[in-house]
Amino acid sequence: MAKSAFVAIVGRPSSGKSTLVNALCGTKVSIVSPVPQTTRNTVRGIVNRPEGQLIFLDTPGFHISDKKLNLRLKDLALRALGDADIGLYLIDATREPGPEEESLAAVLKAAEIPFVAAINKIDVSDADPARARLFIAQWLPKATVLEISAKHNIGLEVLVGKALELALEGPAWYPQEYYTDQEPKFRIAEIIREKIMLHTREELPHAVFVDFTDSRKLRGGGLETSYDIVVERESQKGIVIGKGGSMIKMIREEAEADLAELFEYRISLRLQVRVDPHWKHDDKRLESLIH
Ligand SMILES: Nc1nc2c(ncn2[C@@H]2O[C@H](COP(=O)(O)OP(=O)(O)OP(=O)(O)O)[C@@H](O)[C@H]2O)c(=O)[nH]1
Ligand SMILES: [Mg+2]
Repeated sequence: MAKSAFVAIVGRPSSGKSTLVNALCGTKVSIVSPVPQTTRNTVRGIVNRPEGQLIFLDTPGFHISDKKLNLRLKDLALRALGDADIGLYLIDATREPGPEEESLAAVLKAAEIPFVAAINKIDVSDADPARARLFIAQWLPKATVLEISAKHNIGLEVLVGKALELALEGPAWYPQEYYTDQEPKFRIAEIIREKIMLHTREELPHAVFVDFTDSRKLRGGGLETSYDIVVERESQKGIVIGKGGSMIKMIREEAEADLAELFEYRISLRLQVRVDPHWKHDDKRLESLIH
């Protein structure tokens, strides 16, 4: 009988969790940017092998903070770990382990599931995998340790093999052709948000959410769909729009180019910017955004 397992990927913000899921699935499942706390939801990436099916759960970066949004993000990572059969702890070889790594290690130790520790970004010249190994030996002495580069596809088949080894016999939860279970509406909003995160700096990425408003099928196939880019302040609205609308145009064009790769039908976007100073304090809103 074949195997199956849910594998929760946890790690500090920017350790490369989403890059890893995309590399494992061979396509963009989860958005990636250099800005910490890019991922705000548990995103599933599905990998099929002759031995069985692995469902990777990409989670928000584990960040210690008392802010409402951060607490929700952290809770999501913990819940994914609670729902998973296997934990995959991703540790960034280019950064010194700090208090966040220590509290993550404690969480993993307490979770009653097998886990693997993967040291990522070994392709970077100043990466220090030995430092990461030392940390793991001290905090999680029983962990299996692997060295990988999610970005350059190094060590990923060994990682998949190890996860399949730990997986138990079980049914495939998704058809073979699935690589994610996300709704198109959510994926489109995420891709728009990725472009905003890539092109705007400072506090802006964390002030933004992308809200679906409308869509209609076009004659001759294709979809026209509208989203609001919601920011917290009027000044941020100006940044997103850019000089003469240049920024929002770039965001739209780059998002449409990605969508053309991911969807079989043409998607054209209509983007508007809206100001809502309170969205991060609105429990209902956060509930619908972060799940
Ligand atoms: N050089 C190198 N860069 C990597 C690697 N993996 C990820 N990155 C980069 O690290 C940054 C963060 O990657 P993400 O995949 O968004 O990290 P994440 O852990 O999902 O981050 P959050 O969603 O914020 O928690 C991006 O700029 C990636 O290109 C790697 O193996 N090597
Ligand atoms: Mg991510």
